[in-house]
Amino acid sequence: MKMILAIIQNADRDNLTSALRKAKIGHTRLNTTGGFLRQGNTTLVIGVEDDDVDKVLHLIETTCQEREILHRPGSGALHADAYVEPVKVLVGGATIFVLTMEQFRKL
Ligand code: 2BA
Repeated sequence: MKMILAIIQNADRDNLTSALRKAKIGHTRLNTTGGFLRQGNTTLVIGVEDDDVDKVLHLIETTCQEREILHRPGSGALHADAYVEPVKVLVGGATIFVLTMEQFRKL
């Protein structure tokens, strides 16, 4: 079995989770925060049989989009007085880790 960790944008969360539900693929949603932008994103924990990995990757690919986000570097209390030009940052579609699971148990 494999564990897929997919970090996606919140805007894509509902489309992806309803596609996973339709495909009867169990998953858990976690509210997470990106380390660079420090904005909310979503991490899905998805446990699947090896044969279903490609199906899940396809669902992610078809529901999660790349987007440009305007980011003001260094924004925060230390820089409150300074105007910093915003920069465009390309985010997503998804950051995906596929891990081999040693065991999968429900007790
Ligand atoms: P964030 O860390 O908030 O990063 C958002 C976007 O900012 C990234 O999009 C990337 O385009 C840019 N970015 C990140 N670090 C950067 C840096 N040091 N310099 C310049 N630009 C930088 P994505 O690559 O699509 O990543 C989306 C989210 O996926 C990330 O949000 C983070 O939550 C997660 N992620 C990305 N790579 C990861 C990794 N190696 N390990 C764990 N999580 C990761």
